[in-house]
Amino acid sequence: MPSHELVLSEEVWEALPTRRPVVALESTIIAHGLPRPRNLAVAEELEELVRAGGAVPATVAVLDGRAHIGLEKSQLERIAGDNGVRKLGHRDLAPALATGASGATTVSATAFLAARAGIRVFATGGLGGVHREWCETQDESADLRLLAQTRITVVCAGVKSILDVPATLQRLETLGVGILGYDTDHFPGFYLASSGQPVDWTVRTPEEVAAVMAARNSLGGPESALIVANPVPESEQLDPALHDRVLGEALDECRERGISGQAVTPFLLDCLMRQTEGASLEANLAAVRGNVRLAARIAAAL
Ligand code: PSU
Ligand code: MN
Repeated sequence: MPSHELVLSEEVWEALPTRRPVVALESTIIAHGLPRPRNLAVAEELEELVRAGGAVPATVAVLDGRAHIGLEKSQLERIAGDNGVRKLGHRDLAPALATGASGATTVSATAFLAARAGIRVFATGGLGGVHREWCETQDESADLRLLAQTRITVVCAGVKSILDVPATLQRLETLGVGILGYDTDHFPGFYLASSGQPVDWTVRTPEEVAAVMAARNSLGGPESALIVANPVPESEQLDPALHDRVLGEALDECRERGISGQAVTPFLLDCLMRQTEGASLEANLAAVRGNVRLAARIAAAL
């Protein structure tokens, strides 16, 4: 039997036993969520933001059938530029390892692998969730169920606004996934500072997040994720009227072209980017940067 151990980058390998702060980063946003060649520059920038915040970055991906926690420069370049890089959710990990495939990890696969490695904080853009056409397609991201079973803190700007946000929040409640609004009493709207939905709990400092994590650990109980919902600053959000108009168009196009399964999310993100002439991309990046900075501060506060 071949063994499928996690491959840690040198800096992650040094940081974890000494309890230095580490922040996991997902790679699907790099490989399938952002246009080239900007995606590579962003991947490098996000790692720098983690370092500037006093933590070690651990970008997660699968390369040639090996699960990596932390990538070297050339490995990051492969994820950003290689056409053979697949999109791997949690359920795809075993076939990818067994067949020697390479792929970028979604929130579900990243959270799983990062928690396995002993990493407690993970930053991303927006989570997957319940799609608006759920009644016809039953499309609900595997992110939700995996987060219900994995103890990790995920810093995000809410769930992607291409989704049915109230339905996603309801599912997260049912699944027992905790949500803290960071300096807001509204759930963020990914490209928008607010989705219009309220959150039950608000924290205002990284230390408060760390205290909630400590309380969860002392309670024990089911392993589940804690979502820190951190809005994009209003000054950097997408114009809400533009957002609502182009989202309707993107959803129509997705339906007309019969896009389904794993392709739906990258298709909608790309559609929005084209139809807003790049404005959605800037809002997306502003949200991710803010999340990565906050994740580093939370990791440092633990
Ligand atoms: N957020 C972004 N860009 C992305 C994603 C999230 O800003 O590309 C990715 C994440 O990796 C998330 C995935 O886990 O989309 C969800 O895909 P699906 O809906 O197929 O589960
Ligand atoms: Mn899906």
